[in-house]
Amino acid sequence: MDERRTVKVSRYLSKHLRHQPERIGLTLDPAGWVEIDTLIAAAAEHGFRFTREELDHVVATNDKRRFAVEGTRIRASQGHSIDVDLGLPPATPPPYLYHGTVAGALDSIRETGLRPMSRHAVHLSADRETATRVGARRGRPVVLAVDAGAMHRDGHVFHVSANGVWLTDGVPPRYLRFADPG
Ligand code: HQG
Repeated sequence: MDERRTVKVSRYLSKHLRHQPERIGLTLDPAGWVEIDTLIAAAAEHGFRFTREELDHVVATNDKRRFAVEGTRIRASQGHSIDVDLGLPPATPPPYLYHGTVAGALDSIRETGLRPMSRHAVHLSADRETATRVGARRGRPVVLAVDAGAMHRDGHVFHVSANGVWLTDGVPPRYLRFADPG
């Protein structure tokens, strides 16, 4: 399976497992799972054919391990815009987490903090390198540090997805460090 095909199938899975399952007549369960056979059949019916082997290859080789397979089912590990309850247990974050964004968003972020925008939760990274890559999707990256330790002490709830992305409902401005906390 070549790289272009892998990316194409991966994008297709992201779109329908995170954002628009109804576009191909799929219904995800409340935790975001769907039967793999049902997904493959629905995709084929809507003009996009891929095999179980191709799906397994995408799941196994995906750069961010975006998808989880459990038995006969698959789901996206994070990144949903549709309402799902991933059922992840609350987790204790490390003292600092990081968020990659771009300069154009900073005024608004200073005012309202980090918000989930179109996604289900704010996505935070455990390391600066990952946050830099996330920010770079939109332009020259700016990395903010989040005082996750203080948020946690103050009662904010964190979850960590199966692929290591930290999720929380929102980050109020007082927990954001616009300069390196060291
Ligand atoms: C920004 C990708 C203005 C935020 C990545 C970001 C990640 C605000 C954008 C995952 C704001 C939302 C998530 C505020 C946040 N005012 N802008 N108050 N609060 N923003 O894509 O975190 O490839 O929904 O900084 O690698 O960039 O899809 O979130 O620029 O892990 O698997 O609003 O998506 O993973 O953008 O990325 P996104 P994100 P995948």
